[in-house]
Amino acid sequence: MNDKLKIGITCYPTLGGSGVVATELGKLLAEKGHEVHFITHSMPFRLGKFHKNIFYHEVEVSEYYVFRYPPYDLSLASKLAQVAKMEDLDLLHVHYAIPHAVCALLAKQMIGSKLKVVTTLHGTDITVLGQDHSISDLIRYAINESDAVTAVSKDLIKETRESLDIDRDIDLAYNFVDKRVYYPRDISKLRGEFARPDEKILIHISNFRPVKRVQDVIEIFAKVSKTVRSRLLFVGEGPDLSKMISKVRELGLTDKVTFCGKQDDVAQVISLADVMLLPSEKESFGLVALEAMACGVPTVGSNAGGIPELITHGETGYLAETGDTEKMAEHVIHLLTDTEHYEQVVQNCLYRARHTFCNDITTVQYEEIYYRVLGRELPESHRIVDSFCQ
Ligand code: GMT
Repeated sequence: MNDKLKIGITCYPTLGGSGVVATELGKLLAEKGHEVHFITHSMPFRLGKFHKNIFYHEVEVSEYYVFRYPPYDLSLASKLAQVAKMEDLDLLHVHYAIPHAVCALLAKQMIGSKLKVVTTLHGTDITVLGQDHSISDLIRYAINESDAVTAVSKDLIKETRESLDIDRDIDLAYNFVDKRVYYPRDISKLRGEFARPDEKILIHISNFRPVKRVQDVIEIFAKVSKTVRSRLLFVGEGPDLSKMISKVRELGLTDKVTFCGKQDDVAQVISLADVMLLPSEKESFGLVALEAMACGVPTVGSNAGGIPELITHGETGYLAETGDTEKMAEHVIHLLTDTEHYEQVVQNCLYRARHTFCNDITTVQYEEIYYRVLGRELPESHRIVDSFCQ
């Protein structure tokens, strides 16, 4: 029997950590010989160049004039069914419960085959949408009917169980980074563009949504910059951008803050920094903090959601209560002024990212889940992971 699988992947392809995780996972599965079909409304932004074993099927939405709202969900369900049938897919792995899991379940019913549905919960599908009573029953249905459900932290599993009254099995599959991409980059030529040699660099990368508390980032930086000569880089775009610009101006920090917009080579940008700030209100995992960890940049942030599962306070970064910008600033100052301790934290970060959250381990975890739902054994040859990760 051919031990390679045919896997359909659906995600939000143009933004967010869930799209990054889904795309990177697809690339890794394809490298291991599985056939991967991305079924999305646009080309996933992290897909990049042509990859062997990867196919892209675009979901086109009907704009017929009777529709007040173009029915993306129905188009997606139809496309999932069509591709699953045409390509004889073994399973659909959908990232984010709404609408992807619901569409996959509809596709499964439409083709009436043995197609399996694996749903990965990423965070706001539970912590924000799961609280919306107009759709919480639908999310519960999608979770209960999927053949397997994974979540990106223990905290998200707990939150899913408590807030949606779910008692089915949920597999834990943490976010991961590809160690061939995320490592401390040589930034000797670039750093001078952003800071003077005696200045430290703080960085925040996000979609600037209220949940990220970007105002806290500015407050932390305002306090730090009184003690440590430093600069702040913002990478990303989002609804709070104009408020951020006003606050930076109000606090007289304009000369010290750079808004870099969206950036593709995240590992390169992160490597410029000395500390990552992540003071979020909610964060099921905090992929950006893991990306920073893998580049040897410690994070100071809130102890919200799954962040403490990634960052061990005092060892690989520092955490404080959400909103406690005073404490977070103290932690940043401590890190930036104690060189020996900082170097130890950097080494701890590199070790933890490579040994606990590395691509090889996570790919096997997801493969185990796929073979399990298909009632098959994971082939021995697929268990082999890079010795560095073990
Ligand atoms: O952080 C965001 O707002 C984007 C969001 C997404 O759905 O793409 O990220 C979520 O999924 C990431 C990947 O699993 C997690 O690392 C983020 O912590 C999570 N964001 C939140 O829970 C707010």
